[in-house]
Amino acid sequence: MKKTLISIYILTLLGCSKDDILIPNKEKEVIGYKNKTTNSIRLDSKIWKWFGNENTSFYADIDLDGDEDVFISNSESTPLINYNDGGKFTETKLNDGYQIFPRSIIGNDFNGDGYIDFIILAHNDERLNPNPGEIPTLFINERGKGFKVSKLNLKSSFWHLGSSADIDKDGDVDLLICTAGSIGIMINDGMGNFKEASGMLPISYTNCNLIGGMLEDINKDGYIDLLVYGHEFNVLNNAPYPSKTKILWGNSSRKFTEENSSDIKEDTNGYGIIIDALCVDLNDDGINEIILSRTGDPINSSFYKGYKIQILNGVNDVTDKFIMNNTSNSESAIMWLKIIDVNGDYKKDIVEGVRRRVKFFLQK
Ligand SMILES: [Ca+2]
Ligand SMILES: [Ca+2]
Ligand SMILES: [Ca+2]
Ligand SMILES: [Ca+2]
Repeated sequence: MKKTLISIYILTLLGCSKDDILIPNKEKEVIGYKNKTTNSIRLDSKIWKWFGNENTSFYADIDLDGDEDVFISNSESTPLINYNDGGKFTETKLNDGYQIFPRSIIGNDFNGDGYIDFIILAHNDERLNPNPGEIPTLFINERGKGFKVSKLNLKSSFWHLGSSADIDKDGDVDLLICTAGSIGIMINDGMGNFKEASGMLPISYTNCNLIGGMLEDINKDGYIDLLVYGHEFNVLNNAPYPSKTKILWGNSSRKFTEENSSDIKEDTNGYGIIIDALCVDLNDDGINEIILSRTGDPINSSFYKGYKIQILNGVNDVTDKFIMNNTSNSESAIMWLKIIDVNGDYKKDIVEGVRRRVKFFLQK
């Protein structure tokens, strides 16, 4: 009896109840807990802690102390940093950088000092017509001791999604940035100063039905590729603007063209809007998978309702090989995705980033 009480006490200390089975990782550290009755899984806060519904967040080791901190932006305040110290979080509020309706955060080391920096892209208040927009804002990490805040040299607009990678192969991280209806590239001078580039994208992408892009070397040939995505239902409506989901293959010309691209088939079941994309080798076979978060399009009158997670090898759909229960037409959209081994089988699982629900897509 005494022994049981002690073990329950220890388990409670570990953030676990007696109905839970501990989930270890390869290093035998506890990453989460599986309920014996319901089989539901929750992750330990040192692996992943949730910071509320209305936040746009980016998880990264901001102060380089070995654990994952969180950079958070919302319409309520200037950005918040939650510094992680072994699962204990301390919140710091920045003095500057407030934006209304932040839509996405791009994180990368933009000035090459080893510390991750951030850019927030924001909508402003969608209900305003005309919408005054926001100017994308850069947060340079001062070596884990706060951030230097400045605006990018861009117009105020309805900024949406973006991505970063060394597009021109000169050793620094460049940007892809999108409004709802335009895609642009900004080139880094190495110090985190960005300048809009011309001639690197199809000219039609300045007025299109695309809202996002992902920069990754998808086919691992040494050149960064570009996946563009957005409102592909417009293909079905014979829209005059580019709206097809496409991979534009990178090459030594450092230009992305539709002549050197591959189309991803548009969704005809009502999930013709893509709002997030990842590129990761899910099953460690050397071939990257592309993961798309789709949501409802207006063709079936369910604009931004429901979700569909799609997994591709190149342009081929391999979703069924990897996960089950990948669609819902009644639940809300999955705004962004994250990859974590949730159940301790060392396979990478797909997790809803915002975590308004506890939604895991376990790899088969
Ligand atoms: Ca940096
Ligand atoms: Ca570069
Ligand atoms: Ca490539
Ligand atoms: Ca793979």
